[in-house]
Formats: sequence, structure tokens, C-alpha cells
Amino acid sequence: MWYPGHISKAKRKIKEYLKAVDTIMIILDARAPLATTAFEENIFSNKDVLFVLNKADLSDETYNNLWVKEISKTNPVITFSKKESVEKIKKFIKTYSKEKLKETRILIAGVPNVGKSSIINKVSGRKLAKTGMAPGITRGLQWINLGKVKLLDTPGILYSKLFNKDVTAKLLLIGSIPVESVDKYDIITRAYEIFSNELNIKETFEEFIENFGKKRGYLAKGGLVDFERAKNNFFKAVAEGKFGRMTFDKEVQLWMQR
Ligand SMILES: Nc1nc2c(ncn2[C@@H]2O[C@H](COP(=O)(O)OP(=O)(O)OP(=O)(O)O)[C@@H](O)[C@H]2O)c(=O)[nH]1
Ligand SMILES: [Mg+2]
Repeated sequence: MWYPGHISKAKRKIKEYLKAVDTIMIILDARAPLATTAFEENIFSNKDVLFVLNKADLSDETYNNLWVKEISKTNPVITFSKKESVEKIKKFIKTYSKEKLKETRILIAGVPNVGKSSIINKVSGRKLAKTGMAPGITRGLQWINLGKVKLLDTPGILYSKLFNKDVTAKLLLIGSIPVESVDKYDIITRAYEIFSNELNIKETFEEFIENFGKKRGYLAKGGLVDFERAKNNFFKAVAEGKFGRMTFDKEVQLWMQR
């Protein structure tokens, strides 16, 4: 399974920096709020933790509301997306900043590709942090100084081993793990099953990818569909929301049991 060296290094660094931060802001993907807690949350157990359900433009609106209602029973939470006004997240940060402190230091954490660096850029109004479509863009920790508030951008983290097939499949569907790294076919087919249930698609995975590849013109020698390329681009298209808004984690009551 995909677990690049920078992730274990990032976990060590995050632990080192914990003493220097006041609050943790965990960025979840609104399409899979449970799957995107697939890292050692207990690292943050004695800190104030805020949650942001990001990429809320790609998830089902009804579930956005249900998730906010459930998570707010344990922690402050908002939905957010890069399409929304930055004032929403600035206000959230301000509300939960420790007013008595001269400055508030907030560590931004989450699994790869949930939009941590994008949020930091949006709040700062500048392109200070590197962002990108593939997971694993941020490699080191970086303070972004916003005057009274300092945000610490961190690389996406994950459990070193993802044992749960559904969690791994959902992380694939939202682009938190690179499709090229998923060599287990049962994860791929489970991810397709979750996706096809959402859209009520009856084709088998092979049929669907075949047609997807034809439509996109992903042809190999001899005019046959380049299955590998079509499969990889299909998962990237799902992660980018090209098939419409959908929420993959629907069991909000599991939040308390995680
Ligand atoms: N649709 C949508 N896309 C977003 C949103 N926020 C970020 N993205 C996209 O998601 C991708 C990942 O964003 P990053 O900000 O690099 O994510 P990250 O969490 O810093 O990723 P790592 O550093 O790799 O862990 C980029 O292509 C962003 O443009 C959002 O609210 N909605
Ligand atoms: Mg980043």
C-alpha cells in the first residue's frame, strides 16, 4: 500500500510541533468524513480540535447538514469549499482562537489531498503553500504567518497500514491515495461498487471502464481501449467530482464510535 517516507517523517514532526500549537484544525473531506479520519487521531487528544468538512461543493448537501449536526456534538465544525467566501473560515478560526493569547498557532492536519494547503492559501489571500491535484504535494511543515494567527501547513498523513477495505476504497474515490498505487483489485472493484451504487449504474467494472475509455479516446495499439489508462483517469475524474456531487460516508452515527 502507498505509504511514502515523507508521511512517517511528517508524523514525527507533527508530534514535535504539538507543544508549540494551541489548536488543531483537522480537514476532512465532506464526501467521506469517516474515511478521512484514517490516521492516529490520538496524537491530538489533549488539544482543542476543530473540524472542517472541506470540498463540500462535491458532496451531497443533505449529508453535509447531517454530518455537521453529528460532529458538532463533539467538536466545533463547519463545511467549507474553495468556492465559498473566505470570511466563513476566518470567522470560524477567530471564534475558536484563544482571545487571551497574543497569537494563536493552529496546526492544519488531515489525510492527503483534502485541501489543507488550499485553505491556508485562501485564508492568507496569497499562494504561499503549494497545492496540487495529486495526493502528497506538501512534503514539509510550513508556518504561514497571518499576524495574530499562525497556521502550520502539514503533509497529509495516513495510518501506515489501511486494513479496512471500505475505508481504502473511499480514500481512492476521493483521491487521497493515488490510483496508480492501488494494486489490490478488490479495493478497485469495491470502490467501483460504491460509486456505481450511488449512480445506479448496472454495468460491470470492465464494461464501464471500456465505455469510459472509448468515450475519452484512450486507445492503445490496434484500437483497443487502454484499460489501465482509462481506469486511472476514471478514478481521477470521480475524485474531482466530474460525475456529480456524492457522499460516500453516510452512516453519521458511526462518528461517535470511531
Ligand atoms: N472541488 C474542490 N476542490 C478542492 C477544494 N479544495 C481543494 N481542492 C483541490 O484539491 C486538490 C488538493 O488540494 P491541496 O490544497 O493541495 O490539498 P492538501 O490537503 O494540501 O494535499 P497534500 O499536501 O497532498 O496532503 C487541488 O487540486 C485543489 O484544487 C474544494 O473545496 N473543492
Ligand atoms: Mg498540502
